[in-house]
Amino acid sequence: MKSPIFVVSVLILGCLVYARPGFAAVVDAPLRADHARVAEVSIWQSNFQERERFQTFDASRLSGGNLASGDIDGDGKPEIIIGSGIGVSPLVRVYDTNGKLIKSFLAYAQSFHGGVRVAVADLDGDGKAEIITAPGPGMEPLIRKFHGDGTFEIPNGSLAYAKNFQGGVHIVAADLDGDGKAEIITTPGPGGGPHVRIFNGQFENQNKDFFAFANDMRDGIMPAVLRTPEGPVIAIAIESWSEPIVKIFQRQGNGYVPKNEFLAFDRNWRSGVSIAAVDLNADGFDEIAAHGNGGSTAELRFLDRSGAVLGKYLVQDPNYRGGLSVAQIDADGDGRMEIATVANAPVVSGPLYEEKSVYVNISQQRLYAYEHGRLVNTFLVSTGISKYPTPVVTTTVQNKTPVKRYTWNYGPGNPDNYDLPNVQWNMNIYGYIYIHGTYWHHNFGHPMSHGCVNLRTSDADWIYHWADIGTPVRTFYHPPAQNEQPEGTTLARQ
Ligand SMILES: [Ca+2]
Ligand SMILES: [Ca+2]
Ligand SMILES: [Ca+2]
Ligand SMILES: [Ca+2]
Repeated sequence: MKSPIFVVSVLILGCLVYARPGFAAVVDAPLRADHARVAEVSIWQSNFQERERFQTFDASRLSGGNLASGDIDGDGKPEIIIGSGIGVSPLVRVYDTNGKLIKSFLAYAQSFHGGVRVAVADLDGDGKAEIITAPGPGMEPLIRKFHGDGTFEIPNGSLAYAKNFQGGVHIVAADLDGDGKAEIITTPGPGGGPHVRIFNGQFENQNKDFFAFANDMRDGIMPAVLRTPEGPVIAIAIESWSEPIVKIFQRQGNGYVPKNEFLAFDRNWRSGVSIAAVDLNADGFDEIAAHGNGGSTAELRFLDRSGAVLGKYLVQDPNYRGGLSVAQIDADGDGRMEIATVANAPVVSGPLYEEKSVYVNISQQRLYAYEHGRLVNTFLVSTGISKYPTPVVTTTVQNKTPVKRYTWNYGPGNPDNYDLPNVQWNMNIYGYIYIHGTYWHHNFGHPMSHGCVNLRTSDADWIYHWADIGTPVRTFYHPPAQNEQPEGTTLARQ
């Protein structure tokens, strides 16, 4: 089903920032409407004057998706492979270039809603591409391999990084050594080190791993493999909250060494950068498609391998501030690459410029802690019962007290009176309202308090030592109650 030709104006647009969790399962996090779109795939001609579009996942969900392309059935025509975005079941779907669904299967347990990243390449040299999947944030870094019909090749998959790393994994596959069998390249999302790993099709590490940046960097990195006249090179971009550096690594001896690096966007850009290989001029070698990961307009920018800008295009509506997933595909068989794009929502975008901030979603009974808009921790809380509701406030941490006694006397014999000594990790946020540890109940996830935000003592310990006096705190209902709208924006539930 081809959709009508759509003409888009070519625009040059500006910047800003991004978000993705460092760890923790965050399937129910608040997602701003401007950071999310449906998983509609666009296939653009390389001049961006025409496109075809088709829907993939549930059109009622603003899940976005993750794209790759390859010939999974060996008929010489490429297919489009899309992994689901956040907030929905971890599906992989295979479409032909006209948007006809060929295959749909689950890559991970149905309950995992952190998104599925996909790579497609012929791992075993049989002429049919396999599909390799990696999870988004919220589960162990398990990569899996599927035939085009959705059957597992290695049933248990393999851990690309330490089992306890849950920041999500990025994945790409290409034949790095010219033996006709593709290798798998993985990189960690935020919270992981800049560790590029290289596996063969059997998930055996090839002893060619390298660190793309300083070992203590934790901003997440994203990979692409570019075909060049000197052979394939690995390009690495920083996923979030750092300068928009793209670094190119080439094979040397038995490993990889830096070849060159450049800024894909202005130096003050803090949206992070995703990259994909695109052969723009049909010479058989790849240029770089680059875009932000959330907080900026959907500018898709093309650069050559030295970083010179070749073109800039707006590929979503002007209000969109999420990420993109991009794949090249010769959809019409003329030997020139078309460019497939789909929205790729950041898992969460919180306040972008604040170094740290705390959201308490009263409706969800959940607290979210952000650094530069990137979720770093989240846990269940108990806010005030209906008789003593937690106020909706935009405030800051006023003061911190390690141990505190809470007492209140509503009148003689009043059953609501309380006297709770030795409460640990107390942060005053507003009036008599505190965020604090709780030892007298374990009913987190349900309102229990007289207005304070009750946390497990271990969670209170964490946030007490993480937050500073002056750290912004917002309490709100989601969806907003009556006329209350946090940050003046409409929140869209995932
Ligand atoms: Ca095919
Ligand atoms: Ca194969
Ligand atoms: Ca190979
Ligand atoms: Ca073409």
